[in-house]
Amino acid sequence: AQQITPGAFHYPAFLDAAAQERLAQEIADVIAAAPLFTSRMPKSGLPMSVRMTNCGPLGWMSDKDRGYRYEPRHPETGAPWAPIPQMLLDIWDELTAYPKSPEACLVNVYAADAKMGLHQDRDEADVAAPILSLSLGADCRFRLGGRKRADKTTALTLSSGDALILSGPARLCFHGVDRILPSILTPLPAPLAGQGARVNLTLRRVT
Ligand code: MD3
Ligand code: FE
Repeated sequence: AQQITPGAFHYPAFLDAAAQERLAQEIADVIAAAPLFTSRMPKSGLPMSVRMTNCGPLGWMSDKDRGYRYEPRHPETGAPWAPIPQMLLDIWDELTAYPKSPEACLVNVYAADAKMGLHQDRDEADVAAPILSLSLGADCRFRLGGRKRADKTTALTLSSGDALILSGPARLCFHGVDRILPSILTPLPAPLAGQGARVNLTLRRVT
């Protein structure tokens, strides 16, 4: 792994092409059980450009009136989220060695023009636990800063099959996705074809 900043570890090409295809099928099944939805910014109600869904006991969402939060059910269907696929639980154990299972797996789906502004992940009561991120499909320009919004940032490319661990001092660092890079060479694996240009999964402890 390559340390980006203290506590942030990048594993380029952690998943080979066959593993990416298996993961894409698992995520296609998650989307079939829990359709992609659009979260909205608290107070303004402006839609986020990333569409999302979840698996696991808890899922992340946001809307105008109730803001950022974790919920046990899909905001539109009311159904409980599907379980986190065993393949992802195994990767969590391998890369984090954290003694508890993840409670949430947020699936972010980026269209070619989607992005995610600089933010901190602070909606989890347990910020001592690491976050594991896995990327599929198009490359993106990812930005990792410090604990204050004004801190200097480091840009890196996240590619299909890459893993990223955010732990310890990196857990509360500001981060965002500046843009999706042209995806001619790395379309989403076949099971996710047509869903967008890039998919990112984040596995988290919440409580
Ligand atoms: C650094 N997702 O869902 S993943 C998010 O590519 C999110 O969809 C981005 O930021 C994406 O909240 C980035 C990498 C990542 C995830 C969580 C972090 C980086 C992080 C938490 C703290 C610091
Ligand atoms: Fe985030």
